[in-house]
Amino acid sequence: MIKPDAVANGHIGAILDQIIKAGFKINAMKYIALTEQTAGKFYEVHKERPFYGELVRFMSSGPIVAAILEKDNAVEDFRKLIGATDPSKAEPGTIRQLFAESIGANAVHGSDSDENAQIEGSFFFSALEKF
Ligand code: 3AN
Repeated sequence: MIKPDAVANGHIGAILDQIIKAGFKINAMKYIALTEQTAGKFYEVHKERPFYGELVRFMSSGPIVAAILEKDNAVEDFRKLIGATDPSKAEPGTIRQLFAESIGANAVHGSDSDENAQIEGSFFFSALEKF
């Protein structure tokens, strides 16, 4: 996902460019706004964490870009491309170091396992929307 901060700051094109240049194929993509309810469901695994309310409010504060990406070793390679959750700790040249504002408004989300990538992909896309 490209998060509301990066969309509002005009970084959709630059982020997609980095993703494509890093060798990812886009299998599905949409530009949508989450409600507090849908954002809450997407981040349900973090329900007990202290930042859950803030995360849900932020993720429903404006439109996002959701995408399914394909590549060998995609989960690990994408996490390397985006950098650490906290942009002040992200490696130079990573998407979060370049475009994120804070640990909450951190420009992008990437799935943390193949299993979660399947679940999260199905959250946003029907079979007809995946290529
Ligand atoms: P990542 O997205 O790098 O896998 P997670 O899974 O630890 O990071 O956290 C999920 C999301 O929750 C992050 N993308 C971030 O936006 C938000 N988050 C994590 N830690 C904090 C925090 N301390 N304060 C506010 N938001 C946070």
